[in-house]
Amino acid sequence: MAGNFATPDIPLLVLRYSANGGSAMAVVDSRYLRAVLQLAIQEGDLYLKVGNLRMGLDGRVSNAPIPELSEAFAQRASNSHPYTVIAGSPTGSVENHLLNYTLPFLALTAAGGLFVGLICYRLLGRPSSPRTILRRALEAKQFEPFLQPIVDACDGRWVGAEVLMRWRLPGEGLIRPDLFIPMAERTGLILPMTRDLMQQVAAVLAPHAADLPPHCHLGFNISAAHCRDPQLLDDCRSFLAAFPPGSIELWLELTERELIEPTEESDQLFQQLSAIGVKVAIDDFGIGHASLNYLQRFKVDALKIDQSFVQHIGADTLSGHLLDTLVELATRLDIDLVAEGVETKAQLDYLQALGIPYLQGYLFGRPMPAHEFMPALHQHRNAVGDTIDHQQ
Ligand code: G
Ligand code: G
Ligand code: MN
Repeated sequence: MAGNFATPDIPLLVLRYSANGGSAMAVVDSRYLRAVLQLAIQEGDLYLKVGNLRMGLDGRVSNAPIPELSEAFAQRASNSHPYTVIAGSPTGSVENHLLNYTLPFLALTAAGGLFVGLICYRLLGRPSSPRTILRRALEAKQFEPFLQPIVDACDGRWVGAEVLMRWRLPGEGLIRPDLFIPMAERTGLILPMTRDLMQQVAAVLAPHAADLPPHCHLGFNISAAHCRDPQLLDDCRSFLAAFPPGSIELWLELTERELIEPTEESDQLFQQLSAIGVKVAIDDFGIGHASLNYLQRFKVDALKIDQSFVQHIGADTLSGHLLDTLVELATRLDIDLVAEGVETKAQLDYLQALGIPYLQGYLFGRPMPAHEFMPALHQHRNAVGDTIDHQQ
């Protein structure tokens, strides 16, 4: 019944049992029934049907026909009492249910899959661009300075060193610069890489500044990109500032293989570099095409004669003539000369006789890790001292 006169809005389920001229009645409040119905189902509709009346989940009693429940329809009649329970969902509700409840779950699954995928991708080592590989190597401090001594041609004393970059790749050992410098130049990473190299050299050598040769030459190779980068000036300033004033000479080696385009910008940069005492050398000189004009425009302080000339000493007369001409040119322009790639005593004698003031090559020392430079310098000094003592 939809209610009685005491509680007209609250339906009641009444069970009457008659026997022996008397009857007993049990009344169940619909609020209780409703709670039971709601507990019995999570999705869809549920009706309790008694006679031609039915009560839905909303707790209302009506004799209107039950709406069509085409999906997941189920009907169960009680064996002991005259009531039926009817369950199901109206047409289209399954799709709605999927949309409402499964879609977020599907999205979550997709996101989880993507996340796991990304982790695998990282762990398996994703294919990276050269720039990423170099940048990671730089962050991991894998680029190291190696120092090769530069000596005074007259007495073989060490006057400084050229800094050569090496890539210490875990599992691969040392990688030669020819293999990665071109990539570093193309990606622009050569700028931070050189900066890092300068900082490392300063950190290793500055504590021994008093022990270095006087006005110790320290040469860094720079690329065309550096000449368009005003930060080079700051990098050089910081490098010089790490040492007591006047204790070192900073050299920048510009290779003749890739001549840089002189512009107003580069002119200004080189003037400023010169003003703070930085020297400029043309590297691998003789195999490119630097003109006199070029040498003057960059206020070049030294030429590093390409190894090929030194290697041909004695083998062909042309190299000898070219070396003569270079010495003459350097004297006229008041430019220093460094001969590179000196490997034999014969080459040393020849270059000495020509009057080339500075030499570099395996004969005097191979490129060595920066931290080995000071011990090697001491050893060299002891050896030279011994020879002088011996001669006296
Ligand atoms: O170091 P090695 O002995 O392999 O030198 C090979 C070449 O790599 C040389 O031509 C040298 O000028 C170049 N190189 C070495 N270190 C540097 C560097 O720090 N910067 C640039 N731009 N070139 C370098
Ligand atoms: O910057 P530059 O291109 O000048 O680099 C010097 C290169 O020459 C480096 O690769 C260095 O290892 C190499 N080198 C230095 N001394 C000698 C030498 O005596 N013989 C040979 N073959 N190579 C040398
Ligand atoms: Mn060089």
